[in-house]
Amino acid sequence: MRKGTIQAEPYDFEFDLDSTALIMIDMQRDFVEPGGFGETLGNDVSLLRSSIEPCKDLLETARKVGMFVIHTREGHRPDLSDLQPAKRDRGNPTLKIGDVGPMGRILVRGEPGHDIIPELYPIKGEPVVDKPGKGAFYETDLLGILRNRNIKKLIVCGVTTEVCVHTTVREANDRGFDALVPADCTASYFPEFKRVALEMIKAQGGIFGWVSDSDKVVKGLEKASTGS
Ligand code: TIU
Repeated sequence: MRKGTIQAEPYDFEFDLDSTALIMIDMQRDFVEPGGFGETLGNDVSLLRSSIEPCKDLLETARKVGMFVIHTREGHRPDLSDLQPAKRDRGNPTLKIGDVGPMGRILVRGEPGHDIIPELYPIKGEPVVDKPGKGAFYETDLLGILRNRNIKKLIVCGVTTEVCVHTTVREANDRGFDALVPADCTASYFPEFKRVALEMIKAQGGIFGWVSDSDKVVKGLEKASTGS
């Protein structure tokens, strides 16, 4: 047992380092860099970059203290057989999923744009979960991976706050996990949506989970690892 506490809202988040995982949601070039899926939807992708440094700090700390780390990527098989027509046809993007853009085919596995950004690249021992939807539990092996490692609590980072992060936190909540989101480790193309999405998570006594900041999480993890 390596128990600890993270100062959070609506109240402190108690955890054990050995049954807590850090999940980095979709920190892919397709969302964060120009020329990818995010930009085809009409977004200013530079708005997501503020989350990179705090995510890096937290990732480095998680690795140092030996916490389990998982990465996810949103995307589809090259033959697009797992792409629902509803998702393919939604909206009026400049390029559709599977079309060729400056970073390869949009949101397709194996293409440069689908890859995780270099700053947060996974290392050996960190599973990468490929997901076809917004939630990380939907049609993936994430639940099995967490159960096999006896994981009970999640620290959820990544992009975008109100889409894939929120969906994953809600899915985690319904599966019995406690989830904490460090506010500066997530970002949205709509800053107002980020603010309200975080409010929703911690409202009503933590209806979906907890909200904190990377410096408080780093402090909590380091303290738990040294037992001080
Ligand atoms: N469009 C948008 O804000 N997000 C997504 O489509 N996926 C994720 O959030 N990863």
